[in-house]
Amino acid sequence: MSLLVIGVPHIARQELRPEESGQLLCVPGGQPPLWKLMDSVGSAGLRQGEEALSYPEEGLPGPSDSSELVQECLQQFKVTRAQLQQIQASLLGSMEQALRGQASPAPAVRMLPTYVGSTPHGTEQGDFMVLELGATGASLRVLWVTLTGIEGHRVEPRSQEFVIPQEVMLGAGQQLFDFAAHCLSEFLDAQPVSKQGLQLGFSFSFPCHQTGLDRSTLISWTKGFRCSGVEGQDVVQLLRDAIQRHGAYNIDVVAVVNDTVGTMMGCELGARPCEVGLVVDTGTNACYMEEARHVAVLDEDRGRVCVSVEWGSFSDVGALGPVLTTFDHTLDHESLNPGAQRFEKMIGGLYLGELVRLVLAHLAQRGVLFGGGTSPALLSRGSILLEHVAEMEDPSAGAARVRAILQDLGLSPGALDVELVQHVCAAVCTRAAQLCAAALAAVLSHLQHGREQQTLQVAVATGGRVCERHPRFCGILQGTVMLLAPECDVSFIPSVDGGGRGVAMVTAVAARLAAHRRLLEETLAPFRLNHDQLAAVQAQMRKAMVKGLRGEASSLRMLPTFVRATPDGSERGDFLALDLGGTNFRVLLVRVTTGVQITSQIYSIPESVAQGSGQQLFDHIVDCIVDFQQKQGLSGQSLPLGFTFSFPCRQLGLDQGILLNWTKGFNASDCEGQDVVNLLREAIARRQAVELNVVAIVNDTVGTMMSCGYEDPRCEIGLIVGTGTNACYMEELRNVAGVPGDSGRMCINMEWGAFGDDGSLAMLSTCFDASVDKASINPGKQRFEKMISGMYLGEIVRHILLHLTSLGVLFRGQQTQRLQTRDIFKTKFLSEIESDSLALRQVRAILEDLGLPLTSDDALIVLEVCQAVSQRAAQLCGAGVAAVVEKIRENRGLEELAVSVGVDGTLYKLHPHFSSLVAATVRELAPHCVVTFLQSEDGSGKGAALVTAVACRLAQLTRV
Ligand code: 0WK
Ligand code: BGC
Ligand code: BGC
Repeated sequence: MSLLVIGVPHIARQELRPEESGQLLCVPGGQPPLWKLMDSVGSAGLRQGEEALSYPEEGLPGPSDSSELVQECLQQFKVTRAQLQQIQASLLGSMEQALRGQASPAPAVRMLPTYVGSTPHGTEQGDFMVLELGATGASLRVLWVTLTGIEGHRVEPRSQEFVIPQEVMLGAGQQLFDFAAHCLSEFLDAQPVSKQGLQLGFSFSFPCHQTGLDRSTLISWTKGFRCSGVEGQDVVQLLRDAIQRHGAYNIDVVAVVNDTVGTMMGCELGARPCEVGLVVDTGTNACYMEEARHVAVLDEDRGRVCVSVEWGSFSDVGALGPVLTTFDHTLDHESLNPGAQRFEKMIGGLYLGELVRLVLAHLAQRGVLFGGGTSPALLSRGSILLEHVAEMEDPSAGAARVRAILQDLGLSPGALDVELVQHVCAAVCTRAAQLCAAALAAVLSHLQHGREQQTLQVAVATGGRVCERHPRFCGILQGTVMLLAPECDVSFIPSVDGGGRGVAMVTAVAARLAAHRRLLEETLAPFRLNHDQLAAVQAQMRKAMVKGLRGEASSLRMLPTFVRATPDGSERGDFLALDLGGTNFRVLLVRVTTGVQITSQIYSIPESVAQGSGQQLFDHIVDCIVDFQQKQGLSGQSLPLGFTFSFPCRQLGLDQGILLNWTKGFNASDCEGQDVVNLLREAIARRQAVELNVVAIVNDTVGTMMSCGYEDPRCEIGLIVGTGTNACYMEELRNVAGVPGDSGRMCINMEWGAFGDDGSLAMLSTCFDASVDKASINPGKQRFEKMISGMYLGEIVRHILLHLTSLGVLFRGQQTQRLQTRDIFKTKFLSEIESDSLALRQVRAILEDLGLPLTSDDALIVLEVCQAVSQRAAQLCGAGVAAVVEKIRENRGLEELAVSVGVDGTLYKLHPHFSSLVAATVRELAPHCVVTFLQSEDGSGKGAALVTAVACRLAQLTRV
């Protein structure tokens, strides 16, 4: 039976849409008393088959002007199912837009990630303080929460509420936080609790950009707050500063959470944790556990993260426009933040009373209510509170309370007035509950779609005084959600203590993570070298260089290489070159004309050969040469050969090099102390029918310098950062003891890998370096190399990861067999893991391939460990280069030096940040030198061939 339509030409807010004309609903006459009806109908405001969502109009004035006026007023608060569905759909659209990080058009809701990545494990335990600010309007609450970590064993929190003076809520931010700090200490003064190691969780119920569990920047105030100097600030820091200023107690603020998160985390539902937190108190908002991969701002593809929807700011005109009433516009216009939080202002407890007041004042001023009488209280903003509305709607005491409350407002209500006032309250609150339901339904539909579930089973934790105290709010909310999200099986769990426990849970997790962070910082601190430490290394190296050049005891051998000049471009001919000592052994044919053509082949040196007998090693080398000659059709040709031999050799001439000691995993017997050119020649001799003319032996640093010097004559330094590390440079002959002559220059092979073998680097060496050195085949040797080069960085990282696992910081403290395995963590992993283009998920993939059971926090920690180790390596390398360029500058008495460095080595070339960190350190430590780093394209084999070419040219000259 469709009800009568009362002539409604002047219905204020909206033109009646065709489908609605004549369908406005009223409940047929002869029904039970008002509040009875309210419950059965109000709860969902709907009866089967009826479209408009409304509530009964019994007790409304008969068909007269006044009743039309009342109709018109209350009509405005009626929301149709279609309108709710449109709000649901529009909010859902805004949510997905914001999750995708789409900035324009600006999404109507913010969808703020909260750094809470899991619902409580229940294992959290300890005593925690909680400070709640903003959830309940003009009051803050301090709680002392004890988490037992035992399922179902609850200790009742102790709490105290403090009223915040209006001038504090609208004053300077510092005043507000000082007030909070004062309340904290007043609370603690009264509590018989130990005051040591106090850890606090800060429940801050305003929209914030969180950048960590304890870092959160206020976007904008809402509700009754508008303190200056806080928006855009980190509210945790403001609280810490205030606690410090107050100075009474040392309280560590370890986490900040939104009240919806506290509500969700605090709910206990046994088997299935709540995954949605809903708060309707002075304001309204919800949070839920979102799939991390759906949150664009987080480069995370696994696990879930709690997102605060901040639906209070939902303001899609298309969806909200039709349900906004003139009273809403008035309320917004007179609010502290006009135009903002429009959705919240239709639902939040701070506004419900005001909406009722505006309607009552409107009806009174039109003579429909209180006989047209008003009162100063009725006309003053904020005189009707949420509590009033909830009481006036209370089915049991409603009417009596209405009378009492209206009398307190200086009004004298008639019987009809009382009923009409209850109608107004019901209209306002029913709409609030329905709108809140539409928003919640949007969240639930999104969850259901996101989890591709036919039916979503989910528990929603509810909190806030509107939910707790309003007699019908939750009933209507639940009924409407069932209507709008029928495919969701929702259980509503009232929060037991307003989320205090939930905040303590998050605080417990944050405290654990903070403790882990401290342990991580302590572990990595020795790897974070400051300017003075690097300058000390530079100075140490400079001193060792001078001593080494003088032939005095020094960890730097400063070996003369008999290379006196870099190529001048007149070199010509075909040359064979060998390149031994790096990752690969290469045999090269180098044709030098106006340019250089290179044909090369990589051969492997099995560990058994590298650590076998010297004869076996050099026979293997000759086998490779013969194989190369055959393949290149060079068999039987005796081309001049340059031998890049990347190990410390004392050279007695260009073609004489006594191996001082093996490095980098080589350990062939009967070689140390031998002239390796001889060893090669003997191997050639052992191999019948092979003729090779070994002209020069060069270190890979020299080969690299020469190779780059061919393109850039200013290249007077060679640097290798690969399996091993080392450098050479052009030194003034006058400074080189043991080599006759004072004029001109000679290239010096520094063998800086051994720097610090005399203990001069002990102040920088860590226990992890000691473990790597101890496990190496040359303990005590090559200490500088073992802090820098590719053969060792992976092992340093592995030892640190083992240490952090033993502290419980990583992998939940579970040591894995794989991580105990030597060399399992390759140095190339550092380059991959630190690559900017690699998202955290790829970092996790690398580590999972290693069989490491990790969480996303673990992946972040491993990334930080890699960064610390590679950064130290690059800085130490930079300090070494700074020592060399400063030496050259002073050698030449120059104010400014411009010099180039030829560089090679897998670590330097492949690591995403190594080269730039080296360059930055050199700029910092050698500001008077302009240093250009040239990455060698053809390796040092070309350099060896050029050295050979120069030697042949010089030999030619002496022969003519
Ligand atoms: C390529 C050079 C070679 C040098 C190597 C060092 O041609 O002489 O030994 O770089 O880098 P690694 O291969 O050890 O990473
Ligand atoms: C705030 C939210 C908060 C909600 C409930 C809103 O005004 O923006 O952050 O969760 O009120 O307290
Ligand atoms: C060797 C050097 C070599 C460096 C780079 C070190 O282990 O001692 O001679 O230059 O590695 O390959």
